[in-house]
Amino acid sequence: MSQAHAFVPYDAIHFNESEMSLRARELYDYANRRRSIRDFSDKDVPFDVIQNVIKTAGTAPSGAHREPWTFCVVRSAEMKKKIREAAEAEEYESYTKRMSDQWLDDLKPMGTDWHKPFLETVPWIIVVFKRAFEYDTDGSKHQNYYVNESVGIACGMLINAIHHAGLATLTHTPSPMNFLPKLLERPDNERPYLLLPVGYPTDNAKVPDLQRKSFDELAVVFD
Ligand code: IYR
Repeated sequence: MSQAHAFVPYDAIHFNESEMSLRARELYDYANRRRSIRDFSDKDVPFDVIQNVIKTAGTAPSGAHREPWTFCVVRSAEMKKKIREAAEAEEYESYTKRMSDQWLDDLKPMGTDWHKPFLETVPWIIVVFKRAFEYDTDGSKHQNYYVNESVGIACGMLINAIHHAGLATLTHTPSPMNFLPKLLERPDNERPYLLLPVGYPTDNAKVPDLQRKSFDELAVVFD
C-alpha cells in the first residue's frame, strides 16, 4: 500500500481580469511564434537552462502522480554521432520503403528527407522515455497510469519551456526508435517516446509557410 499524501494549502496566484486577459494574450502571441526548426547553430547552451526546461516538463500532471518519464540529456559528441547514424539509417528505410505515397506527399511542404545533420550540430539532444511500469523494491512490477497522456503533456510543456528560453527544438520521431534504449542503455521499463534536438536556430533558418487554424476552426463553444 502506498502512503496517503498530506494535504497542504494551495499557493494560488491571483490576477485581476485585465491582467489575466493581457497574460493570456501575451502567452498566445509568444507561443504562436514557435516553429519546428531544422536549421540549428552549434552555439552552446548552458546546462542550467536544460535543467530548468526539464524541471518545467517534470511539473506536468501525471496519472496518480507517478511521473512516468525519464529525460536523457545528451551532450557527448560521440553519442550524438551514434544517434545521428542510427536515426538516419531508420529514416532512410522509412523515406525509401516504409512511408506511404500519401504520407510522403503530406510531408512535401515540410521539405524533410532522411538526412538529419542537426543531430550532430546541436549542443544538446533530449531523449524522452516513457516509463511503462516501475519495479517495486521486492522486484515486482508496479503499473503506471495514462502514461502516453502524461508524457505527451510533459513534452508539450518541455517544448514551450524551450521556446520560452529563446531556444528552438524539433519533435523528431525517427521510427522505429529501438536504437535509443540500446544506445542510452535504458532499463526494460523505459520506452523511447520523443527526441528533441535543442539549440539556437541559425541566423538564416527558414521554416515552411504554414497557417494555423483560427479559433472557430479550433474550438466548438457551447454557450
Ligand atoms: N520521422 C520523419 C518523418 C516525418 C514525419 C512526420 I508525421 C513529420 O511531421 C515530419 C517528419 C522525419 O523526421 O523526417
